[in-house]
Amino acid sequence: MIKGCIFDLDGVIVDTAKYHYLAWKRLANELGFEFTEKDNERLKGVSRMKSLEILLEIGNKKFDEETKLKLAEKKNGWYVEYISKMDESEILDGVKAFLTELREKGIKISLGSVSKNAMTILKNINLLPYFDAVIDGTKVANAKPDPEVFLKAAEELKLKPEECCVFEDAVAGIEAARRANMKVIGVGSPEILGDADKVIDTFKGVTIDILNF
Ligand code: G16
Ligand code: MG
Repeated sequence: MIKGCIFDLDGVIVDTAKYHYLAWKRLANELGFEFTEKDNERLKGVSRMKSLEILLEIGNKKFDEETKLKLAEKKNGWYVEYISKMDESEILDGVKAFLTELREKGIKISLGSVSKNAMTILKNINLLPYFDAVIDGTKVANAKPDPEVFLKAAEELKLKPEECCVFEDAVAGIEAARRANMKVIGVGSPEILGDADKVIDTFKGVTIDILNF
C-alpha cells in the first residue's frame, strides 16, 4: 500500500524548464552558438554541471574546470532572476487539488528534485506547507538516475521504498525511481515515459485512486 508520494519539481509541479532554457540559451549565445528547444530536452532532470557539459558539447567548446564553474554560476544567476518572479499562478493544473487530497487522506508528501533552487521555488509558489519533507540538490551528492534523492525522501518520511510512489517527467527520474524500488507515475507522454507503471498527461482530475496498483 502506498503511504507516501514523492514529487519531482521541474516538469511536474511547475514548468521551470522554460526558465532553464532561457538561461542556457543566453549563455550559449554569449559563447557564440545557438541552443534550440530540442537541445534543451537533453537537459531535463540532469544536474547543473552535467547540463553545462551537454551544452558545451553541442557548441563544440572546451574550457578548464574553473571557467566551467564560472559559466554555470553565470547561468544560475540568470535563472535565479527569472524564478524570483514566479508565483502561485505557475503551479501546473490539478497539482494543488491533488496535494490537498493526499494531505486530507494522510498520505505523506516529499519533494525529490536535484535542483539547488527548489526551496526558493516552493516558497515563491506558496506550496511549502504541503510538504512533510523536501529533498533537493543541496541534500544529495548524486543526480538522477541515481536513486539517492528518492531514497533520502523515503527515509525522511520514515517509510519503506516500496510504500512510496514517485511522480516524474524525466526518463532519468523514472530510472531513479525504479532503482529505488518504488512505484513511479510518469507525467508527460507515454512514448517518452514508457518505463513508468502509469503515465498521466497532467494532474487535472487525478485523484488518490491513481495510487491503487
Ligand atoms: C531540475 C531540472 C534540470 C536542472 C536541475 C538542476 O531537476 O530538471 O534541468 O538542471 O534541476 O537545477 P539547478 O541548476 O537549479 O540546481 P528536477 O529534479 O527538479 O527535475
Ligand atoms: Mg523534472
